[in-house]
Amino acid sequence: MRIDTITLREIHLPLREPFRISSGVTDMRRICLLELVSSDGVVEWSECVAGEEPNYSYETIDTAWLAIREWVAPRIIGKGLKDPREVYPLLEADFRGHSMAKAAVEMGIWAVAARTAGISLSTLLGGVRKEIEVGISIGIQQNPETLAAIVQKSLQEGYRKVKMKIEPGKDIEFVRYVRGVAGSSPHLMVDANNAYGEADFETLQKLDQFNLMMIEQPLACDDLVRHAKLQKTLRTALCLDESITSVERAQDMIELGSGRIVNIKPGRVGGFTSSIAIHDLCARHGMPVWCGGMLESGVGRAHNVALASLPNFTLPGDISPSERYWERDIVQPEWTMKPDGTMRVPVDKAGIGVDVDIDRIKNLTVREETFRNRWRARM
Ligand code: OSB
Ligand code: MG
Repeated sequence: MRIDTITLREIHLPLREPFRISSGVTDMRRICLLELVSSDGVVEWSECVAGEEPNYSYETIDTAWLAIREWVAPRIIGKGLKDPREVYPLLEADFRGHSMAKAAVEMGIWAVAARTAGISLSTLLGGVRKEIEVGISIGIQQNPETLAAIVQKSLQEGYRKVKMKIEPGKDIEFVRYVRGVAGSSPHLMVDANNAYGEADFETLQKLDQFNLMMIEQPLACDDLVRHAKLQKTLRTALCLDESITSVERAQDMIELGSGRIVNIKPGRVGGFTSSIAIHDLCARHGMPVWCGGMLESGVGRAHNVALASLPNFTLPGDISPSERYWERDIVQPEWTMKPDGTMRVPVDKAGIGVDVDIDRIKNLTVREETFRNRWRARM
């Protein structure tokens, strides 16, 4: 297999509702799509999940675009590859950071490999599920009443996990109110996106009374030590998101006891090879994982669905149906949730399993750049 061209496109897709987390708000997604073409003429798609602002990670769509153009694409294009597993070490050698930029290309190559082999991305990754459990992530709301109404509606729609974003001042009383309305549902959790510090341990300990599935990333992204201190004082499991950027960080988390659950976002960890390594490590330690989300379009969602079909993804992911995010998605069929709160994995289709609406993408494109095999380009 050889990749001959990679085309980057930036499309603008408005969210149906603004999404607020402790570190910022998004209403219009600037989504970076990748179209990869192999020397066999096989075409597949991937998505770079970097955000608009450097609030979730230091990467943004603009830094990722630069990294792909200057360093990622030149390492990959025109290179003979026997296996997509070769890509991760190739991109890690003497090349620090920029995981989302690297992951976008790495995951695109996995998709090309699956389509070339005539199998689904799920099958190539080692997936075993034909359907996955669906969760929803709810942004920070003005008041507890509004939050409780959305939570209640989500539970009625069948979501198997309902995650509420929290921040200092919008935490204990919000969750208490939701518990009052939603009753003892086992499907509730919170995500703080790094908003707390050691001075807030007492507040976080108060969350213990609400029987949450887990508390996601309360402390700073590089703070495994204090997460371990906090976990020792809690009954509720801590789940790490921002902190886990590689299999080594997952190992550190396990050794230090910084949490009991891992949220795997393939973009955050440099792609599928690294995601599988973290998945396998956690499985060996009896630690459940689930697939996080980054407000992806239907293309990035296809990659997340495939990953979430692996055996140790035993908790519902932040992989909601297309209509939760967009008026209209850019793939056919759109991603849907059944009334029982599950989503079908397209195991019977080669590649990512959905068709990309190229006309619509072209209409939405505000920037486009193609990188090619320089040697072929000269011929
Ligand atoms: O922390 O999981 C997070 C979205 C953007 C940045 C960070 C996070 C999120 C979400 C959204 O929670 C999950 C989704 O895509 O539905
Ligand atoms: Mg999170």
